[in-house]
Amino acid sequence: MAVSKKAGKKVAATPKKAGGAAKGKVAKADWKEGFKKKSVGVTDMTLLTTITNESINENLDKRWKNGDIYTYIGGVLISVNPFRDLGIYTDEVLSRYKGKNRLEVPPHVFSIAESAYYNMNAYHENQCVIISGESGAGKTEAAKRIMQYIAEVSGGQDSSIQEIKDMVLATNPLLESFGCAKTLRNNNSSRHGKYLEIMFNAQGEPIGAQITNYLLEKGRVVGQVESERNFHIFYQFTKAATSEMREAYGIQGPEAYAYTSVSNCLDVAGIDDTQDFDETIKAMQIIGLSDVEQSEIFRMLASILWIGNVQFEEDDSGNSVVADSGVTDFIGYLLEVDPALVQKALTIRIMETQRGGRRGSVYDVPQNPAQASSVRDGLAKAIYNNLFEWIVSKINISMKPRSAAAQIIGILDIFGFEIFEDNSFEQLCINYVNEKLQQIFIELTLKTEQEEYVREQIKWTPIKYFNNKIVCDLIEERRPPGIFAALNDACATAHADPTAADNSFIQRASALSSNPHFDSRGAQFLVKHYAGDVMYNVAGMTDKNKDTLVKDLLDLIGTSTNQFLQGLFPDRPDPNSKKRPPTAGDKIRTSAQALVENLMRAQPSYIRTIKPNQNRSGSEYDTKAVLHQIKYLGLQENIRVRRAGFAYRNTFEKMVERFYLLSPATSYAGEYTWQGDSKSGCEKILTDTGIAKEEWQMGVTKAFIKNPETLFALETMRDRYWHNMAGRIQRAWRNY
Ligand code: AOV
Ligand code: MG
Repeated sequence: MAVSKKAGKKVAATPKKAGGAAKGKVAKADWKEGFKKKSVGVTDMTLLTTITNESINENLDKRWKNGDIYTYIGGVLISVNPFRDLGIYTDEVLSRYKGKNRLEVPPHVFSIAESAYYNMNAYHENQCVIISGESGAGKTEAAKRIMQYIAEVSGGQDSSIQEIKDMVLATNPLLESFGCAKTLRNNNSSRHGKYLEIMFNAQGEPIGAQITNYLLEKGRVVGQVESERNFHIFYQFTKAATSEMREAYGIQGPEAYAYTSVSNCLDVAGIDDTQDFDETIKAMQIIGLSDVEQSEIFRMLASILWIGNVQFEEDDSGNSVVADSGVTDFIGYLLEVDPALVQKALTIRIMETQRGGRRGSVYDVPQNPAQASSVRDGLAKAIYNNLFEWIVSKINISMKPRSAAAQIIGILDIFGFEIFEDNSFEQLCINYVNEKLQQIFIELTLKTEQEEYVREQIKWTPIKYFNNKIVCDLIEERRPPGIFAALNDACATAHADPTAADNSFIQRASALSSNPHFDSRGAQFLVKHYAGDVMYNVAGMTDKNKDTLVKDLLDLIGTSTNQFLQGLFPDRPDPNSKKRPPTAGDKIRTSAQALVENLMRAQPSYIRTIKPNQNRSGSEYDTKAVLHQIKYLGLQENIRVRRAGFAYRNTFEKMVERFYLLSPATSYAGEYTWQGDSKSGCEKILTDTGIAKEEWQMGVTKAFIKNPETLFALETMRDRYWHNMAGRIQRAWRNY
């Protein structure tokens, strides 16, 4: 049995019978043709001679400087943000990855897309691509490349299939305009999480898609820290609106509105808001938003901008008065409500006494300017959030498959782990979702993998790793209450007064200090996340968690003659209901749980993105910063587990279904003939192919293949068999 040796390690089992020649020749020719540049370092870090965080760093550093931003750890793709255009996503490059196993071509995000697509078709299994990494590391870019690749290779001359592909691609500019913004970490930072599922028919053609949205950071609508921006769409709209729009909605430049100018950042280097506005409109058209719907969207955006310009003055009793009623009049016009009601809803709160659970008398409570400003901002945030959700649901209606999907490929692109000067509820939620993803990675690649080897009684030296489950529990546990539960309890006990609720949370939080990953520090608390320590500020957290729009505003919207606005607020909470509406914490916890379950059901591929420096530089490799990421991503442990383990496994049934052609015991003249149980069938096949015995093992329910090259050899044999069969049939026809 020929076994090629590399770095003193067995890496490939070249099959004797059908021969690895086909693989070798085709692959080599391609390498020479297409990839003249010599790659540097090892392309798969399981081949490193010494495995330390430093050697991983050195390898990534060398490769990154050579323009090789992609490196594997087995099937996991590590991607280091180049912060420059490398010209590696052209149609020409893409075509080199079509139908190629990842071992034949240099590491690339296209290879991950190819293998997900190939595996979906070959094994009839749903796939998911999980992209993780900190803010600005390149997740969104990677997700777009996966979509680009799949759209390109997934066949379909049919116009309805082309239409679906166009729509899927159009969701990018549309959702980026409404859901991304410039932050201190990233000029195009995703301010929501997104799981895109593309549905395919049995021929592997896309027939529909669905997007699940996770927690838009709506607080950004009403204010941003210095040098950050509001969502891109506001700058596009205020800079590029047509004269008709300007006329109809009172639109001026972004400097004219508080919500777009407070942070003193109107422009971003590398972003052309005017050009992007055209893209947004085009995307809206492709998605199928009618002219009327588009106008309504812009009317809502204008309303938000004008709401932000409402200022309050204090009267002699300390109550708020609208400074310029011209502004509220215009808001009344835009929202199609009585302007007097706008003023009233912002400055006065209607309270109701409760007696023994029954509703009592109603009275007006004037609001001071600070309270009125918070009500005003609440209205803007709610309109924007619901508008965003409306757009997502509209996209989903347009992309809904007309027939049942055979398989799905999911692509997860969330907001990356982030630490700011001032971290609040939004960062807690974002970092929590990142913890959950890390947990999946640990579960599937480190924990389950090792447990499976133990179950299969394979000789195994356990590899230690940090399991972040303890941090997930700290945040999401119900009993004893974790951070979210403590926030809920604080909201419930001191519901009328946000400051009292925050204080109540501080008291409850001190009980969490027994967790080594938590430290209560008065008005702040520290969470030791897997990716770093984050200090959160409690002020305003309970209010953000409560996430309810004051009833007066809902009543105001209820009086609007604008059907679109009404449609954005379909649920009117029942004031008599005893049931507490779900808080923001409840929602993110539930949706993170659903996401995890969904991802666990599919065959995962991982892309782990790394940010080489904080300055968006294409030449600076900050060794220390990357080392930190290598450590928390657990790359070293990943390599160790991977090196000692089996690259591929599948159930006996799936193996027989796929490879029955390779043994005379399971097939005759291309026909499936196996009558026995699938375990013995699988064993027969693997024996008959002649691959080395140390390359595979039979488990209890699955066969394990040690090196990916071996699976590749099996696939090549299968392809050759089909090829020969087809040739024989053709010859038979010719001789007939
Ligand atoms: P993120 O999605 O991981 O951050 P992005 O994908 O938005 O990060 O990448 C940030 C920026 O880095 C992009 O806008 C590009 O300028 C550059 N970049 C990333 N990947 C590439 C690439 N492959 N080639 C060239 N430039 C790239 V966040 O959404 O903030 O977590 O929440
Ligand atoms: Mg992103």
